[in-house]
Amino acid sequence: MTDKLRVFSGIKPSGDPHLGNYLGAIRNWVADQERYENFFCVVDQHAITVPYDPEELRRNVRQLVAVLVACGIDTERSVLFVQSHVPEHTELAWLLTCNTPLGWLQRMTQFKDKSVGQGESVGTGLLTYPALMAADILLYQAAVVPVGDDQKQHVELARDIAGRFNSLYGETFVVPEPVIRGVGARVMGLDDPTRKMSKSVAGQFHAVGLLDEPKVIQKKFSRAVTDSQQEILFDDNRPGVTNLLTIHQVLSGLTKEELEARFVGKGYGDLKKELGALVAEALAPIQQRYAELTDDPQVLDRILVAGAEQASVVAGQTMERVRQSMGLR
Ligand code: ATP
Ligand code: LTN
Repeated sequence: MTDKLRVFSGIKPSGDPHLGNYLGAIRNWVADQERYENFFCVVDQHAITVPYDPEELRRNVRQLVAVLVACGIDTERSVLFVQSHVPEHTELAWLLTCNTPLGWLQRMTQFKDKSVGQGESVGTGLLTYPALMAADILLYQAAVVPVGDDQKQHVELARDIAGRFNSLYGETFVVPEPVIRGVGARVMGLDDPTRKMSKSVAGQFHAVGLLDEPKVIQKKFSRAVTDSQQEILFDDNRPGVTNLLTIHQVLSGLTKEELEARFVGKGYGDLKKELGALVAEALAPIQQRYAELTDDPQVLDRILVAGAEQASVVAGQTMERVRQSMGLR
């Protein structure tokens, strides 16, 4: 037993992990590992809410687990596992779905965005997926959920679901809090700085992959969309340059003022070149560890088996209580 607060967070194996995932989520998980008791989950059942290729999913899951370890998730201090290896996630998701009003799900902005133009043929899973996400969190009685800005609404829904469940069936779940770090919580696409950087957006110059080679990283930044003005300043009305400066800020640790001063009299070309080098340098040790880890597939297999075992213990305990509370035992 430990008196540390418990953390849960998840990441979808829906494509190549990118700089937004790192700055908005993974980096903070790694930094706070000592402070909390941690559960980190590769949420494969969330990646199947949109059309996908099974072979690619299998590859993406292993790639993502290796990337997380390479980024610094330490399996001695954190439980790292794959969602579908712990069947309690889907069991609890169903029980929570039955306790979630339709209106709560229809209000979710991610559902509205991702279902656009699909009419009634949209997958039901895309609508009900926040109940699965609530199950992920509540199963581990997590108090803290560190996420990027886009997931705040879903964590708040998990809070509402937990509160409603507790009042209907008696105290069963810890009500979780979202934790969103200010700078880096919303990295924008390089090709369109009005859209969040995302794994599932097509376009060669949209996202910087955590496994991209330095040359590719430089090229992507050199193509980043900015504007026709000259000065390099943080400005909400100029999302392109603000996005580049924000990425710089997180990685360099410089303040806004120091950064603006640094680029006085310089052009976008200078900023992009410096940023490309800074990002490549930050990713180099991650890529090196990734290469070492994936050299021996058995290392990853062992991590996955151990993670599922540890997660199952806590998930099993919660499910016992939930089944009792709901009259299913
Ligand atoms: P998809 O494009 O398939 O929806 P994604 O990359 O947007 O995937 P996830 O992999 O599910 O999202 O997200 C994992 C974590 O990364 C979440 O905490 C999410 O908030 C965070 N995250 C995702 N995109 C960004 C971004 N552009 N900026 C900051 N954080 C992000
Ligand atoms: N829905 C999230 C991923 C996710 C998650 C979670 C995040 C699934 N389950 C539990 C935090 C906690 C997304 O789309 N980024």
